[in-house]
Amino acid sequence: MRETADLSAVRPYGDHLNDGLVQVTFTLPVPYGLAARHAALELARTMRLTEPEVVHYQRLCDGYTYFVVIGQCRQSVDFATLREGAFDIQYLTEHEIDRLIEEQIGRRVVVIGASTGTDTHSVGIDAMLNLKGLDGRHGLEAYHGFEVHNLGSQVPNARLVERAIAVNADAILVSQTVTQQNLHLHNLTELVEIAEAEGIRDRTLLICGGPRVSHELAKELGFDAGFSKGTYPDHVGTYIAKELVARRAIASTTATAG
Ligand code: B12
Repeated sequence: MRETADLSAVRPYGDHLNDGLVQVTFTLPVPYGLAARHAALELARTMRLTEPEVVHYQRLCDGYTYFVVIGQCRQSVDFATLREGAFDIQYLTEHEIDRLIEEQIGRRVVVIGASTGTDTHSVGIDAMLNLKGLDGRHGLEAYHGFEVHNLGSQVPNARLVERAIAVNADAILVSQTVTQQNLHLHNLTELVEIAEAEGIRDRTLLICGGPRVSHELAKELGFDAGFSKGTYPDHVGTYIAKELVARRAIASTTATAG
């Protein structure tokens, strides 16, 4: 019978439950040789890995060596507590999202997106919105339930908000990739300010994404949600559909009570 994990003290799984086995890869700026191997093991110990082993190392070029090291991590995390109150969504499939929108909202959900400010990276927002999507999973444009407007990259925040008002968007999706000089923080903050000044903040979902965006950062900046690496269109599609349905339920309860 398969052992069950203690969710209050979760450790990495390698060969068996709780063995704590992890693999780390890194490059040291030292010449390939036994001294380099010794340095890698020492470094693994300073990372608090017990019984580290160099399972692979090779010369990259003069003065640089690449390592693959395995070792045991004795630390654990309390998944049971962390899970409470965390941003966790039960993802739906494309078909389920469309059905939820059709049955609970009864019209197409309008989403508008862009990579804003001076940021030219468009691959992330295109992956979410364009028909072809990501890794064989359609972008929201392919869903029956969404009407999608993708403005592309280097779009000024003011223009994005202006277009959002024009198409009566339910959700604004922003992508930020460049984080040098905290450009993303500046851009994202500006977008929230403009949405507030234009009076659409309360009725529009504000969602941001990018490799260095987290849900926690997004909330801090005044967004409703944030998505990072590993996001698929159906993830954000699920969030939008479920959140709009939840807000409609709250609005109708308030109206009935009033
Ligand atoms: C392709 C690329 C470019 C292309 C972009 C082409 C295009 N049309 O997008 C070009 C060549 C134009 C380019 C230019 C530059 N780039 Co560039 N680029 C990259 C590269 C190689 C890949 C980025 C990418 O497409 N990833 C794939 C997508 C799918 O991943 P993603 O964006 O993370 O998106 C996922 C999630 O983050 C999330 N997501 C993203 N957005 C959103 C939005 C929403 C709403 C949601 C829900 C989810 C979501 O979902 C996506 C799918 O899972 C990266 C390095 C790398 N390997 O990552 C550098 C990189 C991003 N670039 C970088 C830089 C510095 C630049 C330049 C400034 C370089 C220069 N000095 O000119 C310029 C940008 C100029 C500008 N004004 O913006 C740096 C950024 C460093 C930083 N943190 O600030 C990187 C990390 C390279 C590096 N290591 O230095 N770049």
